[in-house]
Amino acid sequence: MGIFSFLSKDKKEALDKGLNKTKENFFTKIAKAVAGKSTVDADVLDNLEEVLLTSDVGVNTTLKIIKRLEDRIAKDKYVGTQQLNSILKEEIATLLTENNTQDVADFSTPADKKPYVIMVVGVNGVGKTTTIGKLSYQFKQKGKNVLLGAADTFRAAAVDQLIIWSERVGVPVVSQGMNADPASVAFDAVSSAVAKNSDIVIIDTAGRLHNKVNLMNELGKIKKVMSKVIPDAPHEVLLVLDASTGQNAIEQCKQFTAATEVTALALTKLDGTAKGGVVIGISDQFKIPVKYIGVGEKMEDLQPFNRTEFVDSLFSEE
Ligand SMILES: Nc1nc2c(ncn2[C@@H]2O[C@H](COP(=O)(O)OP(=O)(O)O)[C@@H](O)[C@H]2O)c(=O)[nH]1
Ligand SMILES: [Mg+2]
Repeated sequence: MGIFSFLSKDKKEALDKGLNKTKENFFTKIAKAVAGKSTVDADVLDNLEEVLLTSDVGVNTTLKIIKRLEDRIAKDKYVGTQQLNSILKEEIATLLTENNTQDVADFSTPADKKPYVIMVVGVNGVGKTTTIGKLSYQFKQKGKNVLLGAADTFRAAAVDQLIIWSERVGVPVVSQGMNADPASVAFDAVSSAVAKNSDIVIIDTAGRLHNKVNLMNELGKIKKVMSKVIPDAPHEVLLVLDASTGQNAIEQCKQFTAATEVTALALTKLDGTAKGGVVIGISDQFKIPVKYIGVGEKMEDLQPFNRTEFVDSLFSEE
């Protein structure tokens, strides 16, 4: 157990630290919302609604949480403001577990899919390449052979950045340089992974095309070409969202999931933002699992998302 409990303590610390700004913001506002009140009444609930909305939880999820609190107050008759935090925590945790998605326990992929093909999508700057670097590191730690495909061919810097990550982590990368056809790079990468008997192949993609239709066509082409090598590839389409953009992240999630099949989400940059509440909204609203969260820029700063741990950390005292 030794090593595992040590690792999970590290993980918890990184999460607590990453959520500091969100917590500070949230609890300062809650304290104001209940100032001078001893019971959670209609006024307090109104204030709380405002707190949740301005903490980027999102309208739908905020309304659900307020409704749960109202029901609870109706049932318990009296709820003191001192109990508000713990009740809020319980209700948010229960709400999130009602979403029928599964939390991932760790960084593993199905053993019967080899190579397991992950296509990473999302708009420019959200943290796709960084997340790919961090994922490769975690998979490699687990003894997996990982191969990367540099299919974001829009900017030279994008290709270089993936190559730098591949060197840092020590995994091979397939690249045809800038301006190459992304679908051709993806085809090469998946073929090469098959030839090398790799366990996992991760394809980086561009997030900026002249318009949405172009972007979605491009992603469609990349997917199609990969399925020529492995019929059920890509096995995972991972949409990366920047949590620090708050409501924008929810908007991007709506747009991408409407336009292409997304099977998993990663939320980055939780550290350094007060908008971490958006994770609650996204985890509640979309029937796609939040699989990973980014809590820093370093190789180790990616965690499998766990709803209970997340809510615990959000409500933990310093
Ligand atoms: N603080 C922080 N920065 C991050 C995180 N993930 C990515 N970044 C930074 O976000 C910026 C854009 O990331 P990048 O991977 O290039 O985004 P891409 O355009 O989607 O590939 C880089 O400066 C990253 O270091 C994170 O979890 N925390
Ligand atoms: Mg990139």
